[in-house]
Amino acid sequence: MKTEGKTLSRRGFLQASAAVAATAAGVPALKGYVSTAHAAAASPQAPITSHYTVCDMCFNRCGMIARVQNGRVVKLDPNPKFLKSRGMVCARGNAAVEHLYDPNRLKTPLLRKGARGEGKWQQLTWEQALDHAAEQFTRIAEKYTRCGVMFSPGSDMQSQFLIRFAEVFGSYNVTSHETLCLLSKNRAYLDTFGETPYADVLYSKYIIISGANPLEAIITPDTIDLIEARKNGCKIVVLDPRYTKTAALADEWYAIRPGTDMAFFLALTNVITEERLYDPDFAEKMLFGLEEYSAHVRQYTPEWAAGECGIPAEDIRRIAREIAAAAPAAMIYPGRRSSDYEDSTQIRRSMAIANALLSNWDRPGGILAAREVGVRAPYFDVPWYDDNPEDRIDHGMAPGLIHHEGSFKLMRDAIIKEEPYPIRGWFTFKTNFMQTAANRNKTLEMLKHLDFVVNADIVMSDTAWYSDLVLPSPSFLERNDPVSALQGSSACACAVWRDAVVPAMYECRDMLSICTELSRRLGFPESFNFTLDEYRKSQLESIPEAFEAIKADGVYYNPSKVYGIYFDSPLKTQAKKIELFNQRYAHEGLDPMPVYKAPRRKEGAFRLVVGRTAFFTHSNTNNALLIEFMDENTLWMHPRPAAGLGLKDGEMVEVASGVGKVQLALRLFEGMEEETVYMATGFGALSPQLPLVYNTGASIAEVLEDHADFISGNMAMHETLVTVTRRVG
Ligand SMILES: Nc1nc2c(c(=O)[nH]1)N[C@H]1C(S)=C(S)[C@@H](COP(=O)(O)OP(=O)(O)OC[C@H]3O[C@@H](n4cnc5c(=O)[nH]c(N)nc54)[C@H](O)[C@@H]3O)O[C@H]1N2
Ligand SMILES: Nc1nc2c(c(=O)[nH]1)N[C@H]1C(S)=C(S)[C@@H](COP(=O)(O)OP(=O)(O)OC[C@H]3O[C@@H](n4cnc5c(=O)[nH]c(N)nc54)[C@H](O)[C@@H]3O)O[C@H]1N2
Ligand code: SF4
Ligand SMILES: [Mo]
Repeated sequence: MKTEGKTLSRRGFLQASAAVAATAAGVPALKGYVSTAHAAAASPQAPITSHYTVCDMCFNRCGMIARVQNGRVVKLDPNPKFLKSRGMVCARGNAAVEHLYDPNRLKTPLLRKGARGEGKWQQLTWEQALDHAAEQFTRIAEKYTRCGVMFSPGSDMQSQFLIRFAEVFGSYNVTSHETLCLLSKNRAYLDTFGETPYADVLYSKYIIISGANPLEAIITPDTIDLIEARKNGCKIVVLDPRYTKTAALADEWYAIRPGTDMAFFLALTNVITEERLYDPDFAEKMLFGLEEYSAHVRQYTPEWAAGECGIPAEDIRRIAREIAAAAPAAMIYPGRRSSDYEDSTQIRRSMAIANALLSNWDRPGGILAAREVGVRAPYFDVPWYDDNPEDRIDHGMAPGLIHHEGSFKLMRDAIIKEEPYPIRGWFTFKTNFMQTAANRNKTLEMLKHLDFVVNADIVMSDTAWYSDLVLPSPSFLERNDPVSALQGSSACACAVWRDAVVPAMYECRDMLSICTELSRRLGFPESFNFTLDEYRKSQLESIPEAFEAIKADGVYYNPSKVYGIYFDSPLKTQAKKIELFNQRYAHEGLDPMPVYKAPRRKEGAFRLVVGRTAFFTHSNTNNALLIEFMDENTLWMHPRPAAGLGLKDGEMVEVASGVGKVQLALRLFEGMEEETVYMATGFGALSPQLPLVYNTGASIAEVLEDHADFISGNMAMHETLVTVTRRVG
């Protein structure tokens, strides 16, 4: 690496150490927990070396330069050559130093001794741990077939190794966090455009953001580009039942009634089709089913929609005319997490169809398909096992399952029922479903049907706490990772890898090493018969120039075509065009065009919605630096319904749903739609080894009911109606 070993200039060094000292001074010991992150500043004489890396505090993978002194990481700066993140590192990225030096890191393999959740562990050597895991996998495979083990790889550059392992081992039952995240949106765009979408935010002139909050739920480069686009005169309209940071940036915010977005978009497209505000040439060439769709949305007038979603008809009509005038450099932001409603695929399809009518597909300021990066997925042989069942355990349980992901929600139900066949083992890596899958009690119930759960994490997450074998992983700053292709708007089609910034601490081992060792024990060593360097070479076979670029700049950009990729080639849909009318849906008895169904309501109940804060990623809350921004979660509610219930700001309330109840403090906030309540994720942990969030605040996973999107099987997390009462006692 070009920068490695390079000593900073005296001026740069003084700046770096001043910043370090300032941060260290600002970090008091919290709840008996001493932050160790910045202790390395102790020896000011030692040189600082710089190393490219890629942040892993969330899936965005922003480019970083790690500053190392005395063998310890003392600071993380943005990589200015990294276009995707526009030379930015967010608060969480900065706090990765604490993630690395967290005193609660797992240090050795641990085998459960007492009952699950009792916290009695025996330290094992890696030899013992791997032997034990191999024995358990063999036992389960012999008795229940190889599909008797479920695999859950998290969002990680090494997850491809666990997937390869699962496939060669012979299990079809792989499912990930994606089935709690973006599957409905992906399904909707695949079934409309034949591609998953990227948003060309920077060049857009008009953006409607609905069901997303990119100023807190950071997506690079979209978050940064929104601010830039706004400065360049782009109009931003936000629909969200909460007044979010994105709402604060917007020109207009509507506190939409939760679950009614489709009404808004059907009415928006009613205006666009009735008034013929679309581009007829684009429509002729690219759209399939425009006539049927125009007839279909005639019933969905703005006046009708206003009664459903609470947004005045004249605003819907005006917004439709304005956005159509700004098209094609205009968009309905596709968003990301769409694990919200049972009808989410159809809700997102109503948004995708609105995009189609703006003729923004494959054009500047519009919706883009993935660009060519050139990173190859190395080939491997997948053996056939005669005794395996026909298919995944959740096969056929939802008409639009994405086959390689399935649905965790449906798999968990099937495991509990033990139908169509039993699953007895679970290998989870870098996921914490105990906190991130709705209905924690059901996850606990599922565990009763599993006799071997192995979890690889860097800390004792709630999921690790309930596992049988816990494997300590190196953090992203301590390991070498394969090449990863990144996408994001028109900004980049890039490739990156990671080299360890500091050596792996304790006895941590990465997923490649675990899969290599297990494959030897299980009799398929040839599947992991490569070094990481060889693997990278095979990934970059078609773009060898990427090697030097990554070494020199920390990133390689493929100068592939950005716009107009599809102007002269057919789309990957059945009609080869953008399907407003989906033929496959019609064939399978699904609504070929989105049909509005009003969300359930119950007198006296609130709808509980999920949403992020800018300073935490999901359940990764036990970070001494980040917890300073928010050390407990609260229940957000509008003051009017609170007054009706006689509840006051700050008092303790009980939130109860059909599956659980929790207690936490009430926070009154006028920026809430009145039927909606909200609480942040990642609190009320069950693992005492997450001391900052153990028994602190409340776990939303405890109260969220586990519904599923009818089409994709994605978890539907906004279908929970809760009652809120004063805590007694
Ligand atoms: N209530 C609620 N539920 C949600 C969401 C929500 O906002 N609220 N969001 C949904 C969405 S969009 C998603 S994508 C999913 C995410 O679901 P998960 O993937 O389960 O999310 P995380 O909480 O990020 O869990 C990551 C785990 O990996 C561990 N980890 C971190 N770094 C490393 C590492 O380098 N190696 C290893 N081995 N482990 C590591 C962390 O300690 C943590 O336990 O959650 C979904 N569920
Ligand atoms: N800081 C931070 N950034 C992250 C993450 C993180 O955990 N922390 N996670 C990353 C991941 S994995 C993902 S998937 C993305 C998620 O990115 P987003 O999908 O943008 O994230 P959410 O915070 O879930 O935003 C959903 C918003 O929808 C609103 N909402 C709820 N119900 C309705 C409704 O019925 N209609 C409308 N119109 N709005 C509704 C919620 O109030 C919330 O503000 O963020 C990514 N970036
Ligand atoms: S958005 Fe923040 S946490 Fe996520 S990868 Fe980028 S710097 Fe890291
Ligand atoms: Mo996500």
